[in-house]
Amino acid sequence: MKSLCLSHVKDIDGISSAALVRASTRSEFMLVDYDSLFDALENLPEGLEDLYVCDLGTDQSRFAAFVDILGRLSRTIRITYIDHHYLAPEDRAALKRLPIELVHNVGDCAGMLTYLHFKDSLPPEAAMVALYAAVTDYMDDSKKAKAIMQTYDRHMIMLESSLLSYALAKNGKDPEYPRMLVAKLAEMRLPHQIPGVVEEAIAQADVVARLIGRVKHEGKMLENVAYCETKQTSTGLVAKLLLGAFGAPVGVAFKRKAPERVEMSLRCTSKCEVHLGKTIGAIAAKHGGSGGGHARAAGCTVPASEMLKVIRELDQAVAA
Ligand SMILES: [Mn+2]
Repeated sequence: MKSLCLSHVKDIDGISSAALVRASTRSEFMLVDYDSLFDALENLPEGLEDLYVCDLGTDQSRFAAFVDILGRLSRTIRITYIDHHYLAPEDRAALKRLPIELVHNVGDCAGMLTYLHFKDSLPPEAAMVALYAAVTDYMDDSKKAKAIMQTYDRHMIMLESSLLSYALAKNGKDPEYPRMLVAKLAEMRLPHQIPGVVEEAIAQADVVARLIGRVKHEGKMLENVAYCETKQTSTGLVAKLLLGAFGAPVGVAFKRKAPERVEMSLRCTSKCEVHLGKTIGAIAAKHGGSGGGHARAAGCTVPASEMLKVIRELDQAVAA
């Protein structure tokens, strides 16, 4: 293998990025998660000449190790790193010092950055693949994405993007499914023409519709926080549905993880005035757990015995 793309397996941004790299370079591709990224980098195939890393990053604690590996690999491999996750200025500077091609911009999704980087060697339809990434990553509001969107039927792009994201949600556990999507998108197939995608997306819409009812029935409401236990793969989705089911400013979905740990996803509306990631990070740490995230989407892991205390404390913190 001469050329390989490592991209994010979890969402359409990563899948679109891999498809665009493949369409342009004919690279092989491997879809990984933040956790399996290091493993993949340590075990690259022999004789690799080009490596593309898309929509993948690492948290602050492992950033030095990440820069280290890239530096070591760059002695023998040409590396292009395309990402849009926030980087602290010193981390960005450390990446810039490496002899790699760094394509980094927080203003666009990875799929759009990949598209712009390879534009000259891509067919015109590749712009649609970039838009699927932008729509599903909530980054279609950027200047570049808007300009491209204007040249397509917006409803068509929304439909194709939603089909992709729902079909992936239905089949995300099967590692072959995202691989199949990358291969078909790289051939510039429209999502609705990829066998099974429409059916899988509709099946997922049924799952979500049933979940809406269930969350209402099984969830509990405190003053500000609605919470619910779930066995769903996407705890984030359940947290989001709680917001609507209870008109709550904050939704918390939790899942039991053996042994004795509970994993929580948190989502909030604009009525919540605290930074969710920072707030839950501080509360979880006090209760023997850890957590963090964005202003309106966050997560944590805490001991099962502390779960209700954490949720009640969050309820108080949101009220303050
Ligand atoms: Mn992304």
